[in-house]
Amino acid sequence: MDDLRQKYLDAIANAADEAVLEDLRVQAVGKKGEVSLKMRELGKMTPEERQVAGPALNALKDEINSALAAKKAGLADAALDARLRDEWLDVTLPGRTRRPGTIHPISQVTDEVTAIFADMGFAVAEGGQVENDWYNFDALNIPGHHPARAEMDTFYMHRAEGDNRPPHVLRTHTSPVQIRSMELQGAPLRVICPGRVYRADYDQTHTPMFHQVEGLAIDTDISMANLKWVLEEFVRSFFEVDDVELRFRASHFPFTEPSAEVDIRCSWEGGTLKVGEGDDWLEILGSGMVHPKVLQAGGIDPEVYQGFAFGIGIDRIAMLKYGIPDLRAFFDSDLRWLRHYGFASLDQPNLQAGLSR
Ligand code: 2U9
Repeated sequence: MDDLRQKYLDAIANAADEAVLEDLRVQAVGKKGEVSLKMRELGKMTPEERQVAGPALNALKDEINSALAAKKAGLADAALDARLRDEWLDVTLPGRTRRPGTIHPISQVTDEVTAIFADMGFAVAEGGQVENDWYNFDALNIPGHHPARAEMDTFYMHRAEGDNRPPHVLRTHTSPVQIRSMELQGAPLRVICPGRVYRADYDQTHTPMFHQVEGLAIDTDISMANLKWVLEEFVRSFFEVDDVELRFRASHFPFTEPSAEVDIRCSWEGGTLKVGEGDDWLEILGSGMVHPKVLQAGGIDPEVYQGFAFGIGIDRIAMLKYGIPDLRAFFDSDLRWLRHYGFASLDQPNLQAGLSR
């Protein structure tokens, strides 16, 4: 028994890997292993011999099993140490400079628009992308039967069976954020609300998710004249040209009265857009004076306050400014496209240094 013990304890100590250990386990304490065969011989012994040999064989079996388990743990520790030695990583190293990531044109344009309006005293407000229909529709003077609800191709959230509460929606515009800003801050108020919006529409010029920035200014002496100046200032800064001419066309939105769509004078020489010159007009945004019912819904007295509002499609003005021909490519995550149209990550748009360098 001493020979057996020595033989297996030495072999276990010298085992190079788990496969060798498993072979040793089978040879020693497996069903037909040497120790197990010795145990079968107990039956042929006298009771006195068995009383000595039985516990000794059990102790030997335990000793070999413990040695196997200890060696197995030791091999696993050594393997982990080897991996930690070979696969180390210095997380304090700076990023790779050869292939830096780029800022997506939509992020760039959102930052540019934000910088321009921040300079004119507008704060930025954000809100959730899932809204209840009061904030998305009713508060904006779009009641339940209004055709604008159907026109907007709204995405409705799933409701549990038997739940008869009004459904939640993916916001179809960022206007609910302005309603919430009115409720939270009251008047006077100057905010812009950039963000994702959703409409069930997909073709060459529409994607089911797109980006808007809407603006709202409320005070006791706000008129269309203020709206016109703010938008002229915006277009001049955004397109980085000294002279722009805007054309206000009468329009209709439920949330503004009067309402106007705004075009800019431009030319399309050789397929590239030139803003501020030429004989063409390009529609770039919608606007108007906030409807009294909308002020009321936001808790603001329309007898005392008025406001102007506007809405701009970020994706559209990004395409126009940076000559991006295909809207759908914005959302393809194609690295080659991102490298081509993306912006350097450390060039933050800023009115003093220039919006896009
Ligand atoms: C409140 C009051 C009024 C926001 C407005 C538009 C006109 C508009 C479009 C531009 C391009 C949507 O992304 S687009 O297709 N928007 O024409 N938006 S006035 O009016 C508001 C918003 C909130 C409380």
